[in-house]
Amino acid sequence: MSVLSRLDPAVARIIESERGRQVDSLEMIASENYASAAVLEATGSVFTNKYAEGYPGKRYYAGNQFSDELETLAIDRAKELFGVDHANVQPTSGAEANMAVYQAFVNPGDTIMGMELSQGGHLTHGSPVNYSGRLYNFVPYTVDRESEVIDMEQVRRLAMENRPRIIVAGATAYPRAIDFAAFGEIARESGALLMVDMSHIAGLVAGGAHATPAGHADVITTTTHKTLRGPRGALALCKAEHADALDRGVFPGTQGGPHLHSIAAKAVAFAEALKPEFKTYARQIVANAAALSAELQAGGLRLVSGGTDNHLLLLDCNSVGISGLKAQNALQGAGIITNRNTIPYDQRSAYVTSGLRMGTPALTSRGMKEDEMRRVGKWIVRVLKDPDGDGVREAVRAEVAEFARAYPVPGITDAE
Ligand code: DSN
Repeated sequence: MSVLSRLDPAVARIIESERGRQVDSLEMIASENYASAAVLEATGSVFTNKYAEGYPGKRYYAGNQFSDELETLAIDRAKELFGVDHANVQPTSGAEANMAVYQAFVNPGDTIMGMELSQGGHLTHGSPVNYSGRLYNFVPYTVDRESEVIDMEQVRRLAMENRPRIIVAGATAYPRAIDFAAFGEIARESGALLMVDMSHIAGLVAGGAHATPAGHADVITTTTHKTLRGPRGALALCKAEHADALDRGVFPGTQGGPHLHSIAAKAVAFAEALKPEFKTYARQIVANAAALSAELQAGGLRLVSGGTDNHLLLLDCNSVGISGLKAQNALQGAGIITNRNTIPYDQRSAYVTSGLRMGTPALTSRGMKEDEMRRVGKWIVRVLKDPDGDGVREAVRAEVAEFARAYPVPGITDAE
């Protein structure tokens, strides 16, 4: 019996239920993944107990000799992994990493450009309901109505007209490769800094399965728990000339004490991503998304932009005459976990939506390949074509549970 189940059976029971859910269902939320046992162990380590405001060699608290060693190791590994001059491993989330960059390089009221949230951007890229949209003058860019691919001509035109201080490239629901070189050119032409938020694709970049923003971007932010398979948390990277400003933007600009237990786990994840097998993993994520995409299209479903170049796809649920909300709930009933999402130029609200976002990182972490994706795709088509059919949902649910249990879950049913 674990200490937790003895001392707090209520919490232990809930955690055990979640463990069972993660094993029995197909996790297809594009931003989720399974961290390794080593990452989980580091996350639950004694570094939870320590405060360490400041940076290695310059702390505001005593007792930080091992914190310094840990943070320096994490920084060195991050720099090596992404080929950058400088890394700050302290951001506790993607939202805070982005806030730190804005704090470091612009003033409230300044103009920034970012991708429109309803077309695939992120809350912190200027949504009016977020601090970013309230504090800064965000000018949104969009995708082309026909191709549903980012309209780079529009980005250039808006940049020249508005002369933003920062252009943000990066997305949370965009299935196509992002041309960081083109963004870099536009940023230079218009006198802006280029900030790339590569949260969704960081693991693909680390594994060479998406072009890197390094060399094009002035600053790069990313979460560490998506395709990168690390702990919940984030990272900010930059060219040497921006290092001091970025560090001040993180601490004391937007954060207090760093979460050293997460930094320990980030260091572990960076080492894992530096291994040659991570390249194979990253390529498999993309191959799996392509196989899934082909299967769904063969089943008559429409995908935004006609397919995918990365780890995710965005299904237009209008092609089966239902909303994203209905599609999400029908699939959940069948043990397939996705999230509804707006599609470009959506006619439904952000709560109901017309789209469904799904990704392959977590299934790929369980060792699934193209054949398995085709099987999963068939289940998805079956459920979405009969979303009210209890019989179909229950039959698929049983098949999914049996299928899912056959694939080890890193950190849960697989020791590593
Ligand atoms: N919640 C994340 C996602 O699902 O993409 C973004 O912050």
